[in-house]
Amino acid sequence: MIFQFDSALVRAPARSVIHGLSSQTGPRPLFEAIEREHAAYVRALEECGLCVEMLPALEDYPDSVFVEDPALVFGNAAIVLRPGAPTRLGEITEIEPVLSRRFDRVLQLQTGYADGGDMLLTPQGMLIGLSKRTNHAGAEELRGLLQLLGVDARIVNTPTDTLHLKSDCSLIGDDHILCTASLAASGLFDNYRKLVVPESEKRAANALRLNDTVLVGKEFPLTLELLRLNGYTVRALPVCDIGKLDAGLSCMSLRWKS
Ligand code: CIR
Repeated sequence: MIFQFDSALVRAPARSVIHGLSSQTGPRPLFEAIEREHAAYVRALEECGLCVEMLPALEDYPDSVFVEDPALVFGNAAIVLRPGAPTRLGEITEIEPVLSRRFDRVLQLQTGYADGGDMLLTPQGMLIGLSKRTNHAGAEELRGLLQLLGVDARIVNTPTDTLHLKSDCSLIGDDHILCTASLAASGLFDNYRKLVVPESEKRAANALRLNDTVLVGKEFPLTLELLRLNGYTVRALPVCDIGKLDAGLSCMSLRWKS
């Protein structure tokens, strides 16, 4: 059930995306490359059976293509979050009317900060990762809002060298997690079976299971093989340029089952 999706929102990349936030010192991404990676991603969502609505690009918000961060969505409800990066906070005024049009109930975080990339939904409830973007005030308030929607939540620590909790892990089965070695060692997933990505492919930990398919970055052949050997149907997607902005496959959509 947790992997069943039939709908998604994505946002077209703005030309300004090349100025998006990044912790990396290497080359900046190219707009055309991000556009291609985004188009391949949208195609994959559709081919996995999701009906995708593409929101217009927002030039004022370079990182707005990473539409997972300003909101959380469920079957009939949504929560507008407060992204922790000052350049991203304004994204919420753009996403709120879209969610109000689509969902019966839309709640809003009022204080503190929380990014969608730090939220991992599991069959036992939501894990809220504290990070540079999600602080205690945001996490506590969000836990209260989730309770109103009947979703239990637990506040956990995100590894310090990571942008978001989900940069380092993805749920691929009800009790099966794909994660980095540091997250595996943290004890957070002691009750799960773990598939640990090779040290050379740490960014592969941000994968995305949609229905019966796991989307994985094309540049991570060892992880793709590991997943195949474990019986998963995988689809490799280009993520080289979005990777230069510390992003992966979960961050480019909001997904739900209507
Ligand atoms: C940022 O730093 O906010 C963007 N450059 C990347 C956001 C990635 N979001 C995600 O993984 N949920």
